[in-house]
Amino acid sequence: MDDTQLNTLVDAIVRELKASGAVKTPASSAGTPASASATLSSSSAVPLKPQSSNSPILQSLISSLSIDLPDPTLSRSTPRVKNPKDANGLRALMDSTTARIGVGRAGPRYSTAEWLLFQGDHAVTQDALYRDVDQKLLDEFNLFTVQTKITGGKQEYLLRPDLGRLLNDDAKRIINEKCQKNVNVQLVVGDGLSAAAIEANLRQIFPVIRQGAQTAGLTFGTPFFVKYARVGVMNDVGELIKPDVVILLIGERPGLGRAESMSAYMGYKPKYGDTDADRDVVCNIFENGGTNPLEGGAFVVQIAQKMRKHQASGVKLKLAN
Ligand code: B12
Repeated sequence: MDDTQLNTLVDAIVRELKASGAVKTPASSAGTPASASATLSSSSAVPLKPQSSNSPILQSLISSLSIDLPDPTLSRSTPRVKNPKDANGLRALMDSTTARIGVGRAGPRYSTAEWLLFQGDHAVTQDALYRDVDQKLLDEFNLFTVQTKITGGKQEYLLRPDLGRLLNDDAKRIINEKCQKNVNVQLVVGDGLSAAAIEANLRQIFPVIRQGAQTAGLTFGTPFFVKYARVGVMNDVGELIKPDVVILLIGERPGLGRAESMSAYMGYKPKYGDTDADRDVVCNIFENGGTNPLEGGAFVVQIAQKMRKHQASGVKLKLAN
């Protein structure tokens, strides 16, 4: 079938849909060819973004189409297995976990609804991973920004975790200039693998950690933000500031559909060569289902006190307890 035949076919289908009332002509599309101005009728329709194409008819058709499918995330917990042997059992199983079960299938494939949900969840993950933490949020807490040795954006950040563990020279100079040294607690915020996680939790957890430390009589250093951060960057921070305890709030790797989970990685007097065995982590910090950020903040301060008391963190702290 050539382009002309295809366009004739599209025209015919659109005309038929219009005649049946299934599609409407949007007011804004006046002047566009009748064949290319279809809008599926739905109150929750999602406008499509124009795609790059050389065909003006196709361009115009795409830019004026809307999707009328319901939001797939609203039926996340609907069992999609056809004729389950034990419907109540399946329901109970699905209620007991956030894992992707009971998804059903069409032949050997996922159902369309499940596939759309999967793609929507994947988009949430990509958004959280690839965008930057909102500057306004960092300003709210007077966090200045320094960067690791990543120079090639998020793509390089993903491919080179080793560079995300090292502060660049500017960062070292700025931290040396701005930060109070030899403090009891040094708080650092890093984007990690999810900007959404920092945005979802920082407003709640930051004041709790700061006030908690101060109430416990601990000196609280000058907090700052590290862009393109990995957990290991704590070692550089420890070497520069010489605090007793470093607390690094960082975005966790997003799960499908869940991007707001944050961790607090902690270490006692972190230094070059320290590994995860020298660190502790309070993970899954998020509201509604995870460790509530307010409680998480209080817990983090308790761990900092314990680290100072035993002069240890990680495996050594466990052995000291
Ligand atoms: C990815 C991951 C790993 C990867 C890390 C490799 C990598 N470069 O990404 C691997 C598979 C190696 C791993 C191993 C382990 N992990 Co792990 N891991 C995760 C996961 C899924 C994401 C972490 C993340 O997003 N980090 C943020 C990014 C920015 O950090 P990063 O610098 O890229 O990577 C560092 C951290 O991920 C860190 N890390 C990963 N796991 C752990 C666990 C502990 C206790 C510590 C201190 C550090 C640490 O190691 C990486 C290198 O420094 C989390 C789940 C979650 N909800 O957080 C579990 C999680 C953090 N891991 C956990 C555990 C228990 C472990 C292991 C101890 C399992 C085991 N029994 O062997 C080991 C030990 C870790 C170590 N490095 O020594 C638990 C921690 C529970 C807790 N509160 O103590 C979590 C929360 C999973 C869970 N729900 O049980 N892990």
